[in-house]
Amino acid sequence: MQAWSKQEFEQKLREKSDLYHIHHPFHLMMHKGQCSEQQVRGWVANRFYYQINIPVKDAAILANCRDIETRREWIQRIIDHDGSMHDDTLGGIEAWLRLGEAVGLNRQELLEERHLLPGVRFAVDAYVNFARRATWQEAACSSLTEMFAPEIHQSRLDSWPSNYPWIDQRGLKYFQMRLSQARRDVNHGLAITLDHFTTREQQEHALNILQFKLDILWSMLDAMTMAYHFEQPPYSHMDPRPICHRGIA
Ligand code: AHQ
Repeated sequence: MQAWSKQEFEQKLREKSDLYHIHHPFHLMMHKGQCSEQQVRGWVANRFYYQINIPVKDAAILANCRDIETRREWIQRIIDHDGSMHDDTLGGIEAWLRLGEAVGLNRQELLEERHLLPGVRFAVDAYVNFARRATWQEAACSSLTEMFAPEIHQSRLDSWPSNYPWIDQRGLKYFQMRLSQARRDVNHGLAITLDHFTTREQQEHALNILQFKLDILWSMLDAMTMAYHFEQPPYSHMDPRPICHRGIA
């Protein structure tokens, strides 16, 4: 089959925006201000596990990449989340801990993963393990869900202050930071993807990789919906519920 031009290929990637988790019922509820404090706290606590695994995922990509120009640019993603030793730029993980405090969680319960749902753990671990064993170009392609991220970050900045006045707005700094960081990441990830996947078969494979990552984001919210919307966390028939066993990885 004829390969798509780079423009057509990019269009096919962007057309998957309909499957982005901005359309997930949990996010729609959150955007409309229909989330309780408990539901917002559950989302912030569980998304923290995603955030602390992004630098681990990106380090796995660096470990698989022997192209120095790519590494020189990709390493910025780790600094964006971990912060830098050499200046006091706020790192994304620290910003998320402050988001946690702004919604009434304390740092320790986030760091100890006290609220982490098994379904969220499995989805995030699937992403990290994929990045470890895939080629660095495949893993770069999987980060392209961020093509749709600026819209979701902006939607929180626009709606949370009026929908959730109980949240200290200083906690929203993370979303603000990601607006520019996501755009910069996407420029790099998209260039790698459009240049590397050139035959029609490779381009279809890239679309499947993006779908895999869209499914990861969607599945995280499915687990949170069961726990915080339907109040059916795992083992809810047991009381007291067993603590989610810490990962063995
Ligand atoms: O805060 C997010 C972030 O730092 C990243 C990195 C990137 C990746 O490497 O996969 N994806 C991503 C995303 C972040 N926030 C999500 C959100 O909804 O707040 C969106 C998510 C993404 O679209 O992949």
